[in-house]
Amino acid sequence: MSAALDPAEHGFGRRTLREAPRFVRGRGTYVDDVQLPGMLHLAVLRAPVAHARIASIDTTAAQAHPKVKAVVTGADLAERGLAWMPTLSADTQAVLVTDKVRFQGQEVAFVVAEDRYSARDALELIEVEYDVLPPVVDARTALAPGAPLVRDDVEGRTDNLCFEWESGDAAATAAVFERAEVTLAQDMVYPRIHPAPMETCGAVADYDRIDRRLTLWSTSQAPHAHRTLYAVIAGLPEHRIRVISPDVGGGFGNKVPIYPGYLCAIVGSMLTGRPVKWMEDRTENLVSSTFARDYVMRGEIAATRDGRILGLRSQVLADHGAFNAAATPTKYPAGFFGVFTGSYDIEAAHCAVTAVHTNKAPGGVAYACSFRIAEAVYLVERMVDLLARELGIDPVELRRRNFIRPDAFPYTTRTGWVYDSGDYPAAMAEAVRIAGYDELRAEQAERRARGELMGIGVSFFTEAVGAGPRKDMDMAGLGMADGCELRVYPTGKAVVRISVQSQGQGHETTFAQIVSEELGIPVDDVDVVHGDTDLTPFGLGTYGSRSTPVSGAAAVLAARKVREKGRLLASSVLEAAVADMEWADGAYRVKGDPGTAVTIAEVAARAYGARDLPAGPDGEPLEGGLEASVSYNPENLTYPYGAYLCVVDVDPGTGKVAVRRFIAVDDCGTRINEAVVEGQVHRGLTDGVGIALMEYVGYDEDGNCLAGSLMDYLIPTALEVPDWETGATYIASPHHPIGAKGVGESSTVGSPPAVVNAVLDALQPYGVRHADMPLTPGRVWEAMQGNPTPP
Ligand code: MCN
Ligand code: CUN
Repeated sequence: MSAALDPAEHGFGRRTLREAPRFVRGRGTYVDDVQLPGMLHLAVLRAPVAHARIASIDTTAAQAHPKVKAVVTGADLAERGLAWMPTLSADTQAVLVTDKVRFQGQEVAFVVAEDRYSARDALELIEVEYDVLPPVVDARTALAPGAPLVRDDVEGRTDNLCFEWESGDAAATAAVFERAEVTLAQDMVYPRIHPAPMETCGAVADYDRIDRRLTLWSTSQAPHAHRTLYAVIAGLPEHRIRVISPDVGGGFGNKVPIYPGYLCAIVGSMLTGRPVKWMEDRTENLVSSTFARDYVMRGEIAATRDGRILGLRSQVLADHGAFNAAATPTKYPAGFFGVFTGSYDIEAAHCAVTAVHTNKAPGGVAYACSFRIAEAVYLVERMVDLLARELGIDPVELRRRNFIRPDAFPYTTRTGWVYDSGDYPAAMAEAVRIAGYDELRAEQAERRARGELMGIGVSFFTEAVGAGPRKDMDMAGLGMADGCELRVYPTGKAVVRISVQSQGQGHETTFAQIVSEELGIPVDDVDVVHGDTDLTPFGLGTYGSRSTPVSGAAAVLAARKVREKGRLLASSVLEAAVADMEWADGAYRVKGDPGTAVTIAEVAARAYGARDLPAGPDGEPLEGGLEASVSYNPENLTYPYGAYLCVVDVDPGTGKVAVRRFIAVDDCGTRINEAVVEGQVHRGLTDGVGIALMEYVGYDEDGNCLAGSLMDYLIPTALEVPDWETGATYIASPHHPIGAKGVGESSTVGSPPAVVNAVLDALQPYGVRHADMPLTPGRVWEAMQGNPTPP
């Protein structure tokens, strides 16, 4: 019998990251590191134009290339019924073009060759004749009469409407706007951006023709869901498909969808009988894999003169590109945009989203935000700032007056979301304290008097993460539950198998910490297995910051099941009555006798040992072993939130924005690992500065993508971001078993409006009301000249 463990060695006390040595030393294993005997290489021929019929394809010369093993066109796939595949949003997407090209960079054909270079060389030998058609590039013209029809593959389609969706109460909102003392409206764009993970997408497919067994290494955020879809698309038996996502070099939503390239690799392996590798290059990733945002929004806000917000209304035009390949729960075609009422207690709200098809890359995923919450938060936080300015009320103060009160949780919003818990004023107060807000305002006044442009931006966000309750949420028909299997071995070491898949979030550390905390086992004695469908229980994967809220909860409950069985075993070790056994400080103890302690290791020894086992609740002897599995169906989402303050300096001569300070106070309930949470927050704040100031996927009028390299698609580096100043509050989620809320995307969601609000605050002397992201020097300068450029 042993004493409790040092808290720094188990549970949530730890701040170190187990996977750090592997990654820092370059010892990660990514898809492109997978080398198999006899492996071939696949390259994809992509359309150079945005909209065109294919008049002819001649592959003769490519076939004749001495190192080429296969050349496959859309017509070849059509013969096998594989030319089209379902998307995660109930649309169908071409795997390879059969009829016409619908966006620049679309997959037209592929080559499988002995090496990567030959495969690429052979692409140039394929001759394609394109009959170019006029494209639809701007969502604002997509529904105009006579606009070119993007989706003539869908029977009965006569226009480019993708879907229409609304939420809230239009009549009640109209009534509130009628009687409000102040109403404001603003058009704004959340531009098309790209997740741009460091590792591009790719796969190695290995099809065994004899056993009809497919092993696919792929850059997937959702290996189990992908496996099921491959079974459906390719008609392969699901139990003979193994999807392995090894180390993934960043996902950010980019790796949730199934891409044509994955299927091409599978077909390539089936045709050649050899393993086939496909890896995108940077341009392919930026131009043809899924984008994010691309919302043209109109926001309206209604309030009283003394700053009480009464209503919010919004109208959105969403560009979904050529195919609706958004990864979003089925019932929510516009994602969770319905949370656009933000963190405020208001009387009425209504939003309407119209989504259209254009001749642009398909999507869009929710890059580092839980399904369109980034757009929703940006809208409301810009509107609240505009209102503050109109009423002459300080933006922190205006937010305070309208926050959902701490005693109002659980709080049902006007669009039906049940926020689980929070203390918004406390988070705001902490951000104000760290920032020294009053001094900053005083400094700003002084600087303004000298003609300097200093801005202070505020934003407050509520995220909705952890999708989601089965009754409301599924993807492609699969309920959004996630699983965990936990095995405690005879020596007391444990292995936890989870259905979510880390792309750098530190799951190998934090899931071990969860089990360690629950079972009193040292963190190092718990191993975490993930990213392999053969080795892990079913679940929908990592996105929407759902790992902690869903699979994390499953891990807690699995550990508690083990603990419950262990209680019976512990009582037999101590020869005490089961009713007298309690769990305290990492061990079983006899009530009233804290000196006695039985650890999980001792219980495990008993569970696997030679003696007969004691009787269970049903009077029969317990089964041997110490294992548990759980599939967790969350009862609600978790609602993390945060208060952000940003300080910028704008160069009046050039319009260049420098982010001087950024204060971020996040509340994600119980924190499993403070260092991991801080890392997640830092990462998302960097995203936010990039989105606000430089990231943008643009197109010219012919539909040519103008963001084909990282020289054109700018992402922030350490030079563009300040030393982050972070803070925390800790209001537990009432329905999560350890009170944890997801945090992986919070700061990407919360930071862009803080940066934009700061820049517009700096530009007040110029009377600039609004300017759209990205606030590049050129755009800021033009806004200062009274000439904001439309994006
Ligand atoms: N965590 C914690 N305490 C909490 C909440 C989370 O210690 N209260 C820890 C978790 O245990 C986990 C990490 O923080 O190790 C993130 O947890 P969570 O918020 O549950 O998010 P997920 O693990 O589901 O990660 C997904 C999220 C998403 S959707 C995007 S996009 C994103 C993000 O994570 N992509 C990332 N962070 C990323 N970080 C890296 N390095 N790479 C990506 O691709
Ligand atoms: Cu929202 S991007 Mo993350 O869900 O993979």
